[in-house]
Amino acid sequence: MMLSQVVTEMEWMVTNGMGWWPRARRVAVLALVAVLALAALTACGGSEEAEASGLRLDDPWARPGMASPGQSTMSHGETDKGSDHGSAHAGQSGGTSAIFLTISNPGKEDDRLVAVTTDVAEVVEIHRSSIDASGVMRMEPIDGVTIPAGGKAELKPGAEHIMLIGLTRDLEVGDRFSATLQFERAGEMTIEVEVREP
Ligand SMILES: [Cu+2]
Repeated sequence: MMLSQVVTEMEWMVTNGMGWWPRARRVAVLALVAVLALAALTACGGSEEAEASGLRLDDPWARPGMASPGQSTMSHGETDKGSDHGSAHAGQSGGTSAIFLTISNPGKEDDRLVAVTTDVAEVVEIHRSSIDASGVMRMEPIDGVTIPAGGKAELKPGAEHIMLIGLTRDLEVGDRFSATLQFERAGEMTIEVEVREP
């Protein structure tokens, strides 16, 4: 008798389901579930590193370059007009290249790119290119690039760039390699760099 009573209770619950819940409340709960699911999807959408640090790193790419620079000038027939690679670093054993990307900082505090490491080059420096009084493009090492709060830093040809000196392997169009950027606030962020022509 006790058992049959329990069974009857369970049958009632199964049959009626959430029937005892006011309809408005059910709708509210369903809406909440939908919102939570959407939030979870959105959170997974962006780069995980970007979520963690607040910085956004967009479109990292690098110029092609050869580990043996003697071949590179011949085989590519490039005209190096004092751009961000080439003769400026003559004397290094390997060739050179440069990484470019846009770094956005939606946060409320400035951040600063202070160092970069990658295994495709013996030396990595942060450089700035500029045109001097006589119209010649020059570049010099700088100790970092500030990414202003609410703003961005564009590392691009003719401006700041990440200089790769002494390439340890050829970088050909379509290749990919990783580089780790060190920021004062955000810490380390690793990017995948695509090799392509400017
Ligand atoms: Cu440079």
